[in-house]
Amino acid sequence: MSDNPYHIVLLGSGAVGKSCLTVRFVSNKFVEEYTPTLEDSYRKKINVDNEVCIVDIYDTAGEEDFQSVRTEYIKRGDGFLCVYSLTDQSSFDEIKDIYDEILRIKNNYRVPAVLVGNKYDLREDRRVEMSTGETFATDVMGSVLFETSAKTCRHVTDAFYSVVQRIRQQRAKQNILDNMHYHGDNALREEHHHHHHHHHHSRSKKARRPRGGCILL
Ligand SMILES: Nc1nc2c(ncn2[C@@H]2O[C@H](COP(=O)(O)OP(=O)(O)OP(=O)(O)O)[C@@H](O)[C@H]2O)c(=O)[nH]1
Ligand SMILES: [Mg+2]
Repeated sequence: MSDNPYHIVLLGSGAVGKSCLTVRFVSNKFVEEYTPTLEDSYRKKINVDNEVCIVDIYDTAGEEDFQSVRTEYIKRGDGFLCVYSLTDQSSFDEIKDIYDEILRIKNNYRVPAVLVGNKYDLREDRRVEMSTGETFATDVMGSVLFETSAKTCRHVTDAFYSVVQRIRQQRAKQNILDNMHYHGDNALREEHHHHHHHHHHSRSKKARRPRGGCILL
């Protein structure tokens, strides 16, 4: 079983179905009434690819008035479900801003995230074509689109599991990078700073993260 809980954050406009997706995933129920979320979190133990892990799911507020804490959730998140409703064009338009904010805060070229077009059961009222969502997911996010329905369960588990898989891939890459930089930094210090006896850092795992530049593995 892997170390820490995975922090998974749902982001998206109001009423797109973030809470319903979460409740469907966590307790396999569906609620028809709409109650705007302030903030909610859930913990669940799941088995993805034969590996058990704990996920902490943060269901955030889409309503504008409550969005001030969004930055905090993004900081805390290891992986993201960016949710729009396929019956609501403006909710899709908002995804771009949300994704930009994730990239800005994470300072990262590829963040573990999937795109979710919810309310597939209402696809007769579709306003966002599947290909439009797919193009954004592929070209901008380097990820995939799941057209889900919290009402009928369609692809709900798949979307959450995919985020877990992406977090794991990211952690595996990060471990390799951390090791590379650890050795690289030591070599550099010996070469250039051998007179500076006070120059030792107590480097945390985080501090070893490479800044700027990117190495694709
Ligand atoms: N038909 C259908 N309705 C849905 C689906 N998901 C959510 N809804 C409905 O859409 C409304 C809003 O759902 P919520 O899950 O509360 O939306 P939210 O994104 O959490 O909204 P905020 O908390 O305000 O950000 C509710 O009336 C839900 O019943 C779905 O997949 N299909
Ligand atoms: Mg909600």
